[in-house]
Amino acid sequence: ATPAEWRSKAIYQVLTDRFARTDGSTTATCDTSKGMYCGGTYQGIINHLDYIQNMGFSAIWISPITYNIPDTTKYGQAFHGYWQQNLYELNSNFGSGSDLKSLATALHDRGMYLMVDIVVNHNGWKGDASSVDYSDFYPFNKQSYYHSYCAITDYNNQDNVEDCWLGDSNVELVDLKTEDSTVASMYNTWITQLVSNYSIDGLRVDTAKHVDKNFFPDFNSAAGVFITGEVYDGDPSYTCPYQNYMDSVLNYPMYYPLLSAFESTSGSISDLVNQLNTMKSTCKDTTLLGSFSENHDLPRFASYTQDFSLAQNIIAYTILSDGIPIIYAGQEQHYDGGNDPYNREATWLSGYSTTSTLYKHVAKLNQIRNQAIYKDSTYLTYKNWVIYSDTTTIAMRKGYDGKQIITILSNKGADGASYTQAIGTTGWSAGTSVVEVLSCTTTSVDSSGNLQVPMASGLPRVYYPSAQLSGSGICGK
Ligand code: ABC
Ligand code: CA
Repeated sequence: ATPAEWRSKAIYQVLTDRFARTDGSTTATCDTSKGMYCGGTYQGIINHLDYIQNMGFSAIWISPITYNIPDTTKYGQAFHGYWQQNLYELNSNFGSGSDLKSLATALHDRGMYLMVDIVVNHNGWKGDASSVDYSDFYPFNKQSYYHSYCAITDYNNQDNVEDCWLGDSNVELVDLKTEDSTVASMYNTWITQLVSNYSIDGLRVDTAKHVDKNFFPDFNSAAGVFITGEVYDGDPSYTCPYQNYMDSVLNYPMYYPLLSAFESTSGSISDLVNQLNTMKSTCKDTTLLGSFSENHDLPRFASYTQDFSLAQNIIAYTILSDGIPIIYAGQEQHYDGGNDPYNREATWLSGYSTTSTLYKHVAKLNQIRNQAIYKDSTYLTYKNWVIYSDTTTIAMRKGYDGKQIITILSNKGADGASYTQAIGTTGWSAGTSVVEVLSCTTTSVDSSGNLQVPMASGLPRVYYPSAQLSGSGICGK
């Protein structure tokens, strides 16, 4: 699928090993601290697609699918899939090739997309650099395909970041010479086949900042589908330029001020506003970036604060700002694991509750976004902008006249007092009937053209015109 097709999607990120087991167990133990395989499979995902689709998602992102280090290391097993060794063989812990094809088919039957995580920067090796047996890898089975050993020591030196190795002497991430034309063309051949064999709709490229930028344009063409790169860096001037070499990157620059704004009741809303504006002026197209507030490398939001109102605000921003929203499995169940490996809890242990506060919240937000897209697909390319902000509140508009969503967020938290916030620049004229879709309250823009927003308990508010809701099922319309 193309970038334009992906723009309208909402992605649910699963670690394949941790989402669902073939046996459907909701009690099988999974001790995150051990870093071992817990038994999640492609068939397990297939069996729980209703859970994902009923939350409003239209795509899933799964772990890397290729053959990994088979042994147990100091950091446990390769349950996450990032320690690839053979690009032409699958990781059988997740199921067979036919299971993976069945997953693609099951998704496509529902109009959903499959995004697969891939690794091009390195192969995984258990042991130190001097112990690597290159003939164990495939197809990159000779030392000449790789950079000679040096550890990454200086993130301010891009040559060091690209040419030296991630990992350590327990598990080395043996670094490929992606700038070498033979290596690059072997990768291009591989990705063309992989995408076609498994009917893949899009790719998330791991460790993109560790690969030379010039590798990507041809690779993106060879893939023939949308690519979003993991450029793990909070600086827009570092991260945005990658979008000139591949379709999209994950929005790490927005993540940090977003977390800071909502992780406590004293976070900075103005830093959030500033970064939103900086991203629009620095990145080629913010509407294609992957928008997230959790992932498998970061401490869960609830590890910073247990406040449900703050959690609802950060999710509302993630889904209703520019870009392709990504929710990491478990965020909807308010999981609170800290750093890797504790943030990789098994989703099945939640019992896949569809009545939990955040499950219903995510469902509602995806539903209103999907409705806005359905009513006017240019909603997606309209750039979200800040129409009001103060030290604890931010209001944003996305969408053209008559079909805009107005989102009001606050970091006052669940103990926050009630107050009425007047918002004047909604684009709606006096008397327009609008619905606050999270509480299903209908109201009219007042005679001076202000939207009077009743804030309470630090909850987010999301408004959409009543006239655009009929037939949607949203709030009984
Ligand atoms: C294992 C153990 C860990 C142990 C570690 C040494 O080894 O599990 O307990 O601590 C996979 C596995 C991991 C595993 C690693 C290494 O492999 O999932 O469990 O850790 O064996 C991607 C994936 C990630 C994956 C890999 C490797 C890469 O999403 O899951 O890990 O294939 C760097 C990379 C990034 C990578 C990330 C984990 O590490 O660039 O691609 N993610 C700075 C750097 C970043 C760096 C980040 C974290 O630190 O700039 O490049 O990411 O180390 C902001 C700045 C940022 C800064 C942050 C911290 O602060 O703007 O630049 O990021 O303000
Ligand atoms: Ca590299």
